[in-house]
Amino acid sequence: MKNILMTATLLALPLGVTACGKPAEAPKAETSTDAMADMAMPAEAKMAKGTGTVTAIDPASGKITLEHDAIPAVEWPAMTMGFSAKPELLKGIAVGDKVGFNLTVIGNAGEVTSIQKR
Ligand SMILES: [Cu+2]
Repeated sequence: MKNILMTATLLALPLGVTACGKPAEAPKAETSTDAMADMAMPAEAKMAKGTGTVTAIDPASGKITLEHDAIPAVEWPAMTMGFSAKPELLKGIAVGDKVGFNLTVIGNAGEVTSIQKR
C-alpha cells in the first residue's frame, strides 16, 4: 500500500513551467551567461507578429505579460506569458489593453520590439 501511494505522489509531480512551442531543444554548449552574448546569436532569432491582451506590465523593469493568441510563425499556441520589452515601448500601454505586437523570438523567450493598442 505504501508503494502505491509513493507512485501516485511521483506521478502527481508538476511537469514544469509552461513554455512556448516545441519541447526544449538540446542544450547547446555556452561558455557565457552574459545576455549580450545570447543576443549576438542572430541565427537563433525569429521575427513574429502577434495579438493579445495585456495582463500585467512593469515598464520600470521592461516586462510585459500578454495573453496572446496563437503565433503560427513560431508554432506557439495561445497562452499567457511574460516578455521583455524596452521600457519606452511600454509607455501608454496598460493592463487590459488589446494590442498587436512584433517579437524577436529566441528559443522559448520573446522580446517585444513594437506594440500598439488595437
Ligand atoms: Cu506564449
